[in-house]
Amino acid sequence: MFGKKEKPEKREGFVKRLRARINRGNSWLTYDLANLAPGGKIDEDVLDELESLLVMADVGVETTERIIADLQKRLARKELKDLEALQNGLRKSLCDILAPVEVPLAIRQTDGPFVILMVGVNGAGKTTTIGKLARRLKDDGRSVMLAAGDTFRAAAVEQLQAWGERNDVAVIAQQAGADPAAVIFDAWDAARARGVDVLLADTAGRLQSQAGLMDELAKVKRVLGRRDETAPHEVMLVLDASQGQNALVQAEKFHEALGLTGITVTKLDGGAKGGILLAIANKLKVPVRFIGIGEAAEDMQPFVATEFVDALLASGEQQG
Ligand SMILES: Nc1nc2c(ncn2[C@@H]2O[C@H](COP(=O)(O)OP(=O)(O)OP(=O)(O)O)[C@@H](O)[C@H]2O)c(=O)[nH]1
Ligand SMILES: [Mg+2]
Repeated sequence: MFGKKEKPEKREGFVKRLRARINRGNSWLTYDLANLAPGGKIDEDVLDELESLLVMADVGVETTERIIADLQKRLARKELKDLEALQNGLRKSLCDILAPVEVPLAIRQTDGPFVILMVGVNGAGKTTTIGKLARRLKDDGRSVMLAAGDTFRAAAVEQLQAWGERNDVAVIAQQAGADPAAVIFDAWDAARARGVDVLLADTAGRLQSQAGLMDELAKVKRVLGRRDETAPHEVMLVLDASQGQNALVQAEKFHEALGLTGITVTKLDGGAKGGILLAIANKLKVPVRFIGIGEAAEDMQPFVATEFVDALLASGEQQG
């Protein structure tokens, strides 16, 4: 598992940046809640307003209803006496939803390399996530190889090679237009021959609605299975948080087609309000492995539910 040996200062820096970047100066949740209940009195009207806030923050209608129903019970039990109590109740409700998907990626001992297949729509951050992950794994003392399975976009191989060079990691590539399954299959052989611990396989971006391209990914999975029936060991979907509810639709379709084992959510530093993680956790229940808040390698870290909820709820003053 990674992150264990991580220096606490490093993690602290990430949490600070997460708070600052996800809120862009002031938490939409805390700020708006304070304005909704200026007198501090919490009633059904305040919860109604909170419901709209959550839906607008990409939490989705179903997941929002779950949160509001939970708060209504607390209200009925007279637990929501003031704004602070509401915030605490909300915090607990959000943590209940997110805690089950806080399952870190564990690299198991496998017969051949541990294979991570990276999938997602165009521009979600697959190649960048591979680069950041390669760096983490190397820092953790693992040997890593990259497979340039995006044979569609000419610049994709170069982009991967640049990450490979920066981190001193071998990249297995073929000519443009080659069959991605063949590239990844050959890379598996190379990784096996060199005794590499982890093989990270890039793929071209595709829309969940492009049936032919989704089949291509299923083929990559099948072909890998011929060498090692337990591979790929991780099918990781990379999701751009700024795509809002569309990211949930993507996740559902990719999960149906491939059986996802992990999700990385990128670009939480953009305009995204972060509610998409709640929707994913509540509806899909697929582990959220990492979250990304920027382009640098240290801007991607393992997902920790309580840290994330604290960042959502942090007020301006707390961000320092
Ligand atoms: N701000 C920000 N940018 C990110 C993050 N993750 C990735 N990016 C940027 O998003 C852009 C697209 O990233 P790629 O890794 O090329 O995305 P991809 O999914 O491989 O794209 P295709 O190969 O075209 O499908 C790059 O400019 C990345 O630097 C993040 O967490 N925050
Ligand atoms: Mg790419």
